[in-house]
Amino acid sequence: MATYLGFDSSTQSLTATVIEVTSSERRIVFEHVLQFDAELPEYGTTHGVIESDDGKTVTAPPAMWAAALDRMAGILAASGMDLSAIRAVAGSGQQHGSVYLTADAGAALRGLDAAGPLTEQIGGMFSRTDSPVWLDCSTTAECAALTNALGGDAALARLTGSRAYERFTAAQIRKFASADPAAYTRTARIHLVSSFMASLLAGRHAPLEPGDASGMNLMDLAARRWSPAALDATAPDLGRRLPPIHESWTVTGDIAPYWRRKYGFGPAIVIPWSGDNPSALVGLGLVTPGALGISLGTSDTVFGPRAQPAPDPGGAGHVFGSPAGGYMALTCFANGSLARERVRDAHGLDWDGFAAALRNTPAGNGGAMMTPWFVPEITPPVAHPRPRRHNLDGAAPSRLVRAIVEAQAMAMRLHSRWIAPGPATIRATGGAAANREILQVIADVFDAEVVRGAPRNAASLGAALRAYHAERRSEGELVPWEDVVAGFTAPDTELRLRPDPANVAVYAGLLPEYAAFEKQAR
Ligand code: XUL
Repeated sequence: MATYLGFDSSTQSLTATVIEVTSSERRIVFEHVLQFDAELPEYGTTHGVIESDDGKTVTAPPAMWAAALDRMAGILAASGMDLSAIRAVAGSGQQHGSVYLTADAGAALRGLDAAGPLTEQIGGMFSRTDSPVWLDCSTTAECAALTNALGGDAALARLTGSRAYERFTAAQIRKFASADPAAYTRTARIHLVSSFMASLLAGRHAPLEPGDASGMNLMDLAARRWSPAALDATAPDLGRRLPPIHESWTVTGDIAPYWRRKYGFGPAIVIPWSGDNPSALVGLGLVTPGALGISLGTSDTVFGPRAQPAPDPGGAGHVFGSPAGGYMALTCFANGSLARERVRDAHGLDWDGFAAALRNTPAGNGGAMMTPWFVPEITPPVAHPRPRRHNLDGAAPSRLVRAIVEAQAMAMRLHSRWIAPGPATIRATGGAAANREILQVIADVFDAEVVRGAPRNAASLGAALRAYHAERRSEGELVPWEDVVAGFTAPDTELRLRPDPANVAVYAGLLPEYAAFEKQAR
């Protein structure tokens, strides 16, 4: 039996997915989610992060992600599954977050000892014990400096796929290097969440791959290598502190003895981890240009594959490398489930009550509107968040629920036209994709059929599929991507929402009104 393991280290949880691939069988044999707040409370996170009082600085302890990986390996071993049959391991991480290690890290990674817990052995390798994550928006000044040095927004987007963004790693590194130069000097390697986790598995510094490296404002997107100009504009001697960029399917090495001795893994190979969005692209089976995916998670993202690295003409979106080769386009909304949960909790609802509110209110909400900004928004940029309301004075909770979901869906439509102007079908994933009422609003706003990707976590499935593809490739077998995903990414036929023509007409009229409302509210 051949099995492949994929992880997804996201904002709030670590997921593991194991797939089995034989000539007659293709199935998911294991899937488990470990929530950071509930299962590792000693790290003191809320929704997986630590927010500082300035309302802008958001970090997470990288040791918590390592502890979760160790805990998950124990859960896998206890599940009774034969871990020695796993041939390859890949993963994905929340994008943009960075991990800062000293020169001792290489030896610490090589020397991991199965006799002790992982976290006790890695404590000394950090030159900075917290990691800035994608929710951080404290680096506006650094973004301005980078933009200036690199010839303006459009030039930076042409070079790296995105204009400067607060959460992107270049701005974060620049801030760290000037705020704490001594700690920067002690830093010998800066990893992303993805390459840090892969390093733990491989017992050596792992490389980056173009999918996640393109979320840094540091990679020359077309050349798929570090841009000397972007490195120079960011921090002194940065090039030697970054991992090399390898193709997404190269083999990093064998899984470290720590995992073999402690949990019973066999000689599995480790494949570079990618970002969660690039990995979800594969896990949703979006391997041919023209397709569109929506991930409804802590952040909401809209994305699709593309052949060329041309950036978003509107300036709001990103172009990343795709781990399946070529590129992907993405627009990210910070107010995803965080905003839905705020409205749900403010009115004492559970998710069933939230869904009922959508069922009991009409499309268009009788002319009421709200902007969905509870935390600083990425698309469109909103630094000082406050939901703005229109025609909602004294409104019942159900109308507020509809207002937030409609606003999110209309913002997604307005800001994703550059990715796929009129998609016929959209693949949805993420926790909120379980909610058919939310998917119906999206179907009506986009005038497109929405189907849910069968497994909840497309990113960790994507990682397992990448592990399969890379392992076959390492054995000389080039499996086409359509065949890699076949049998795993067929949509859930139970959750297939067709647009309702009457509602489509309502939203066609509302979209320009919402665009004007959004502009005025900013
Ligand atoms: C994408 C982004 C988020 C994170 C969190 O640019 O910032 O989607 O990847 O998962």
